[in-house]
Amino acid sequence: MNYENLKHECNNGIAVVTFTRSQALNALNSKVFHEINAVLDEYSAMPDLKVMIFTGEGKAFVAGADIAEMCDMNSEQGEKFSKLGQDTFNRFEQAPYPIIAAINGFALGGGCELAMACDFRVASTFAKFGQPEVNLGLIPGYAATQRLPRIVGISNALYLLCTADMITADEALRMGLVQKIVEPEKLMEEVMAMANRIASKGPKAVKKIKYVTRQSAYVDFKTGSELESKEFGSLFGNEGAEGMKAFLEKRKPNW
Ligand code: CO8
Repeated sequence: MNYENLKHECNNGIAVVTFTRSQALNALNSKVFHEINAVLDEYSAMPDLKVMIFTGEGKAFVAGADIAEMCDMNSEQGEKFSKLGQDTFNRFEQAPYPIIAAINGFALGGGCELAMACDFRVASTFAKFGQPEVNLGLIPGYAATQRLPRIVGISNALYLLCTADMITADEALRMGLVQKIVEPEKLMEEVMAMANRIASKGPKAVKKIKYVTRQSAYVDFKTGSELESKEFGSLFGNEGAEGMKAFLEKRKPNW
């Protein structure tokens, strides 16, 4: 498929998806959502994909939902556009590989929501974060009201959502919204190194870690712990056996 608003490439099981609509600060319109879904479809046919990375071209990661497209919507269309974003970002959580947001610049509104749907976030020192919906008389529509408090706690979430304050990468790190900050010119190098480290681990174990850990948002502790035991057990006799044997034999595992 020909993409107008993003480009992607995959090397050694690591896919990099770059938003290229920099003239509109990579704002998310219906076409961009269609293309994100298409790229996820393409990679769903590639079972040995190890890691996906999202990043943006220009000064923005993603500056939010496209205000020009939303401006004339009625309630029904607004709700539908919200659902489109939520369904798309839910696919990030469900994907059987870790997804890293490499945040090069503005991650605002829907852009911050996109980053939060990724499994973790690495930011350039240039990055800025915020949920400016209240400036527009709106609330978030791509699940910031649900993901942000789970990531940064309810008071930090309400502070960001109610004030629309834009915060720096340093502040985002302090709140736990990002896991690491790096100099802009080192961003992709650092994220690729991280992706390669993940790609070198037991592939089944990485997939199961994402699946079981993601379930913690939806199931109670007991159910989650039972799921953990079941998935833990499923690695014995195969990948786990090789990993443990390799450790004892002082060699690299042959996954
Ligand atoms: N939508 C559409 N166009 C945008 C957006 C956006 N979110 N952000 C920037 N642009 C466009 C600008 O209009 C401008 O276009 P043009 O050159 O044609 O005038 C171009 O990108 C460059 O932007 P600026 O000139 O404004 O660049 P600055 O460096 O001066 O400012 C900012 C950068 C501070 C990021 C500024 O562009 C800004 O405030 N953008 C809007 C940020 C925002 O409010 N985002 C939240 C949007 S709402 C949202 O995401 C809700 C999600 C849930 C939706 C639910 C569905 C109903």
